[in-house]
Amino acid sequence: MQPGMLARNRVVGTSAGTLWSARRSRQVHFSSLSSRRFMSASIFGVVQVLVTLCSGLLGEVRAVAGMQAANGASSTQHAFTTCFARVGLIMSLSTKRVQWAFAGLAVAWSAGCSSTRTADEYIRLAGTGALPRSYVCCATKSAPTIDGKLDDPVWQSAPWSEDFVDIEGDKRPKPAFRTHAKLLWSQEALFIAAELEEPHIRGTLKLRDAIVFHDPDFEVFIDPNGDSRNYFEIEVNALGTIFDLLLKRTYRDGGPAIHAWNVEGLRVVTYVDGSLNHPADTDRGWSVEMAIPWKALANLARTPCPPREHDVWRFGFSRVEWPTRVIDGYYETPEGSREDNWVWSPQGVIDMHRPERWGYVVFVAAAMASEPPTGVGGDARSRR
Ligand SMILES: [Ca+2]
Ligand SMILES: [Ca+2]
Ligand SMILES: [Ca+2]
Repeated sequence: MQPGMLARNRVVGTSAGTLWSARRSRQVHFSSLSSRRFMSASIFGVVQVLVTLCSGLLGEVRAVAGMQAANGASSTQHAFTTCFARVGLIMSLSTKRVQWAFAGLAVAWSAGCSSTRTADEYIRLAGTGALPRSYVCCATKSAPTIDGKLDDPVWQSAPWSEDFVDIEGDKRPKPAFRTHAKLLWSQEALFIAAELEEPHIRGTLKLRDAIVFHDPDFEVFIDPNGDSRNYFEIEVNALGTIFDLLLKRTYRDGGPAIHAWNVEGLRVVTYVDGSLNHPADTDRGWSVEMAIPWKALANLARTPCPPREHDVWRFGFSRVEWPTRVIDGYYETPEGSREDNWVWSPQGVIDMHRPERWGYVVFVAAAMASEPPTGVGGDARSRR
């Protein structure tokens, strides 16, 4: 029989004398018990350390998600400092009951500390470009004419996004050429427009689902329910060639990326304001106009599709720009050169496949006050 068992058996008595005897026995056997208690307390302490560390780090990860790397350094430092302080506190405690109490407090402390700091950080970072951007997507009664030209009256009522910035944010230079985008939606489709300033418009890829970003391109990323699963990517070059794919998970989570998946009913048209693949002159840029039917996304959206009033989806917009040189009258990308990635909402790292850092698009059912009555949009082209 173990000493501890003997001690517990002796407590099973009703007289004060028996109880006193049992307490004395427990004291007598304390040295034998202490090693077991020490072992269990140590294991318990290790578990608490792991719980505290995980809760602290998860809180910090949540806090810095979507923020830029410059802020990430101070947040990581903060995470380790606070976690180790908590670990030290827990390890210094001796009894299980107190340890349990403080373990609960430590977890609550992690969550509370993170959320408080997050709020502070968000306030401090607001307006610095470090947070994911947001865009209010208004409804439209009249669909724009998908011809690549953005002169439809309905587009005039939709606000432009912020100018695109480098994918890494403020630590990289401002893009050489302006890019911006705008959105509208109806009960049938999502409409996307983009303008890309470009003095040398070029493109070579013509086959659907070619790796379009090997040309300069414009890219749309959509994660309807924001869970970084089952999200969509559409790339288009100046020729209007489409590369659309479904990501079951991010590449870092193993993908796969399904290139054979197509946006059923997708309409994409580009408009070249200048000349295509003609180095002798200087171009102004190109624009993209796109209509994505909701029904093409509905079975993978995991959220109402079309969205409801005030639903929020995650969106990424990106532009790939390659260095260009002219050889024998043709554009080409210098061998070994790296592309620029200019984006609407900075990712902080060179990786668009981090949906948790994309911007937020809020859908509102109200049309813009300046939107013309239904039917006017179709006449816009002829007036140009
Ligand atoms: Ca148009
Ligand atoms: Ca998703
Ligand atoms: Ca495809």
